[in-house]
Amino acid sequence: MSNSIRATVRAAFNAYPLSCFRSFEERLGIVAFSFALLFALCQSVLAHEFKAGDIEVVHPWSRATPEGAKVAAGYAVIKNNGASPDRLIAVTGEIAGKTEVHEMSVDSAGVMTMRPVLGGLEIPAGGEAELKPGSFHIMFMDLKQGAKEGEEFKGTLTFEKAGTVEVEFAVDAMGGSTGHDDHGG
Ligand SMILES: [Cu+2]
Repeated sequence: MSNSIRATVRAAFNAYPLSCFRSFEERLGIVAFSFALLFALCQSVLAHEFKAGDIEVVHPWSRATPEGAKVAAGYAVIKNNGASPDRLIAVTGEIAGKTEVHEMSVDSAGVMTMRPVLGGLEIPAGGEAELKPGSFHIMFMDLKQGAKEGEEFKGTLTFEKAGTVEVEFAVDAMGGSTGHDDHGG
Protein backbone atom coordinates (compact mmCIF):
# COMPACT_ATOMS: atom_id res chain seq x y z
CA MET A 1 0.00 0.00 0.00
CA SER A 2 1.39 3.36 -0.92
CA ASN A 3 1.82 6.00 1.70
CA SER A 4 -0.81 8.23 0.16
CA ILE A 5 -3.46 5.48 0.17
CA ARG A 6 -2.61 4.55 3.74
CA ALA A 7 -2.91 8.18 4.76
CA THR A 8 -6.27 8.49 3.05
CA VAL A 9 -7.60 5.35 4.72
CA ARG A 10 -6.38 6.52 8.10
CA ALA A 11 -7.89 9.95 7.58
CA ALA A 12 -11.21 8.46 6.57
CA PHE A 13 -11.14 6.05 9.51
CA ASN A 14 -10.31 8.82 11.91
CA ALA A 15 -12.92 11.21 10.66
CA TYR A 16 -15.88 9.17 9.59
CA PRO A 17 -16.41 6.18 11.93
CA LEU A 18 -15.88 8.25 15.04
CA SER A 19 -18.54 10.77 14.19
CA CYS A 20 -20.73 7.91 13.11
CA PHE A 21 -20.34 6.24 16.50
CA ARG A 22 -21.01 9.41 18.35
CA SER A 23 -24.29 10.06 16.61
CA PHE A 24 -25.29 6.41 16.95
CA GLU A 25 -24.69 6.60 20.69
CA GLU A 26 -26.66 9.78 20.87
CA ARG A 27 -29.50 8.21 18.99
CA LEU A 28 -29.38 5.14 21.23
CA GLY A 29 -29.48 7.42 24.24
CA ILE A 30 -32.58 9.20 22.97
CA VAL A 31 -34.33 5.91 22.23
CA ALA A 32 -33.44 4.55 25.67
CA PHE A 33 -34.64 7.73 27.31
CA SER A 34 -37.93 7.61 25.40
CA PHE A 35 -38.51 4.03 26.49
CA ALA A 36 -37.72 4.90 30.08
CA LEU A 37 -40.17 7.78 29.95
CA LEU A 38 -42.86 5.63 28.37
CA PHE A 39 -42.27 2.94 30.97
CA ALA A 40 -42.47 5.43 33.80
CA LEU A 41 -45.72 6.89 32.45
CA CYS A 42 -47.15 3.43 31.93
CA GLN A 43 -46.19 2.42 35.46
CA SER A 44 -47.77 5.43 37.07
CA VAL A 45 -50.98 5.43 35.05
CA LEU A 46 -51.74 1.76 34.62
CA ALA A 47 -49.80 -0.47 36.91
CA HIS A 48 -50.61 0.98 40.27
CA GLU A 49 -50.14 -1.45 43.12
CA PHE A 50 -50.97 -1.78 46.79
CA LYS A 51 -49.24 -3.79 49.51
CA ALA A 52 -49.85 -5.31 52.91
CA GLY A 53 -47.38 -7.76 54.42
CA ASP A 54 -46.43 -10.35 51.81
CA ILE A 55 -49.41 -9.50 49.61
CA GLU A 56 -49.23 -7.21 46.59
CA VAL A 57 -52.37 -6.19 44.71
CA VAL A 58 -51.31 -5.17 41.21
CA HIS A 59 -53.43 -2.89 39.06
CA PRO A 60 -56.94 -3.35 40.41
CA TRP A 61 -59.39 -2.23 37.71
CA SER A 62 -63.03 -2.26 36.77
CA ARG A 63 -65.13 -1.43 33.75
CA ALA A 64 -67.42 1.51 33.19
CA THR A 65 -71.01 0.45 33.78
CA PRO A 66 -74.01 1.23 31.59
CA GLU A 67 -76.64 3.61 33.01
CA GLY A 68 -78.67 1.97 35.77
CA ALA A 69 -76.44 -1.10 36.12
CA LYS A 70 -76.71 -2.93 39.41
CA VAL A 71 -73.46 -4.88 39.18
CA ALA A 72 -69.85 -4.30 38.13
CA ALA A 73 -66.82 -6.55 38.05
CA GLY A 74 -63.37 -5.95 39.47
CA TYR A 75 -60.06 -7.46 38.46
CA ALA A 76 -56.45 -7.49 39.71
CA VAL A 77 -53.39 -9.68 39.98
CA ILE A 78 -52.70 -10.67 43.57
CA LYS A 79 -49.13 -11.72 44.38
CA ASN A 80 -48.00 -13.53 47.48
CA ASN A 81 -44.31 -13.02 48.24
CA GLY A 82 -44.54 -15.07 51.43
CA ALA A 83 -43.57 -18.66 52.21
CA SER A 84 -47.09 -19.74 53.10
CA PRO A 85 -50.39 -19.47 51.22
CA ASP A 86 -52.89 -16.74 52.07
CA ARG A 87 -56.58 -16.33 51.25
CA LEU A 88 -58.62 -13.43 49.97
CA ILE A 89 -61.61 -13.61 52.31
CA ALA A 90 -63.46 -10.32 51.83
CA VAL A 91 -63.68 -7.39 49.42
CA THR A 92 -65.43 -4.04 49.56
CA GLY A 93 -65.94 -1.29 46.99
CA GLU A 94 -67.27 2.17 47.78
CA ILE A 95 -69.69 2.03 44.84
CA ALA A 96 -71.26 -1.24 46.01
CA GLY A 97 -73.64 -2.20 48.80
CA LYS A 98 -72.32 -5.74 48.74
CA THR A 99 -69.23 -7.36 47.23
CA GLU A 100 -68.28 -10.98 46.59
CA VAL A 101 -65.45 -12.92 44.99
CA HIS A 102 -66.82 -14.97 42.09
CA GLU A 103 -65.64 -17.80 39.94
CA MET A 104 -66.83 -18.08 36.37
CA SER A 105 -67.18 -21.48 34.78
CA VAL A 106 -68.89 -23.19 31.86
CA ASP A 107 -71.29 -26.02 32.75
CA SER A 108 -71.88 -29.22 30.76
CA ALA A 109 -74.55 -27.48 28.66
CA GLY A 110 -72.03 -24.79 27.70
CA VAL A 111 -73.73 -22.15 29.78
CA MET A 112 -71.50 -19.66 31.56
CA THR A 113 -72.27 -19.41 35.23
CA MET A 114 -70.73 -17.61 38.11
CA ARG A 115 -70.81 -18.45 41.76
CA PRO A 116 -69.23 -17.10 44.93
CA VAL A 117 -65.88 -18.59 45.89
CA LEU A 118 -66.56 -20.19 49.25
CA GLY A 119 -63.93 -20.08 51.96
CA GLY A 120 -61.87 -17.44 50.16
CA LEU A 121 -59.63 -17.44 47.13
CA GLU A 122 -56.24 -19.02 47.76
CA ILE A 123 -53.13 -17.05 46.86
CA PRO A 124 -50.36 -19.69 46.66
CA ALA A 125 -47.06 -19.17 48.51
CA GLY A 126 -44.59 -17.42 46.23
CA GLY A 127 -47.27 -17.33 43.55
CA GLU A 128 -50.23 -15.30 42.40
CA ALA A 129 -53.93 -15.40 41.66
CA GLU A 130 -55.28 -13.57 38.68
CA LEU A 131 -58.73 -12.03 38.74
CA LYS A 132 -59.61 -11.45 35.10
CA PRO A 133 -62.54 -11.43 32.68
CA GLY A 134 -63.97 -14.94 32.19
CA SER A 135 -62.35 -16.25 35.35
CA PHE A 136 -62.16 -15.29 39.02
CA HIS A 137 -63.43 -11.77 39.59
CA ILE A 138 -64.71 -9.39 42.20
CA MET A 139 -68.46 -8.78 41.91
CA PHE A 140 -69.69 -5.40 43.06
CA MET A 141 -73.43 -5.66 43.71
CA ASP A 142 -76.26 -3.34 44.76
CA LEU A 143 -74.40 -0.48 43.10
CA LYS A 144 -74.99 2.86 44.76
CA GLN A 145 -73.42 4.63 41.81
CA GLY A 146 -72.02 3.61 38.45
CA ALA A 147 -68.35 3.19 37.61
CA LYS A 148 -67.26 6.01 35.29
CA GLU A 149 -64.51 5.62 32.73
CA GLY A 150 -61.28 7.34 33.68
CA GLU A 151 -62.24 7.60 37.34
CA GLU A 152 -61.19 5.51 40.30
CA PHE A 153 -63.09 4.19 43.25
CA LYS A 154 -61.79 3.02 46.59
CA GLY A 155 -62.09 -0.47 47.96
CA THR A 156 -60.47 -2.96 50.30
CA LEU A 157 -59.22 -6.51 49.94
CA THR A 158 -58.95 -8.48 53.16
CA PHE A 159 -56.62 -11.45 53.46
CA GLU A 160 -56.60 -14.10 56.16
CA LYS A 161 -52.95 -13.45 57.10
CA ALA A 162 -51.89 -10.16 55.49
CA GLY A 163 -54.95 -8.28 56.72
CA THR A 164 -56.71 -5.51 54.84
CA VAL A 165 -55.24 -3.75 51.80
CA GLU A 166 -56.76 -0.46 50.74
CA VAL A 167 -56.85 -0.16 46.96
CA GLU A 168 -58.21 2.02 44.19
CA PHE A 169 -59.94 0.43 41.22
CA ALA A 170 -59.15 2.23 37.96
CA VAL A 171 -62.19 2.31 35.69
CA ASP A 172 -61.66 1.31 32.06
CA ALA A 173 -63.85 1.94 29.06
CA MET A 174 -67.02 -0.11 28.77
CA GLY A 175 -66.24 -3.46 27.18
CA GLY A 176 -62.62 -2.49 26.73
CA SER A 177 -59.94 -4.35 28.54
CA THR A 178 -57.05 -5.02 26.22
CA GLY A 179 -53.96 -3.17 27.09
CA HIS A 180 -54.54 -4.15 30.67
CA ASP A 181 -54.89 -7.88 30.29
CA ASP A 182 -51.48 -8.17 28.70
CA HIS A 183 -49.93 -5.42 30.74
CA GLY A 184 -48.53 -7.85 33.25
CA GLY A 185 -47.97 -5.04 35.71
CU1 LIG B 1 -69.70 -12.43 39.18
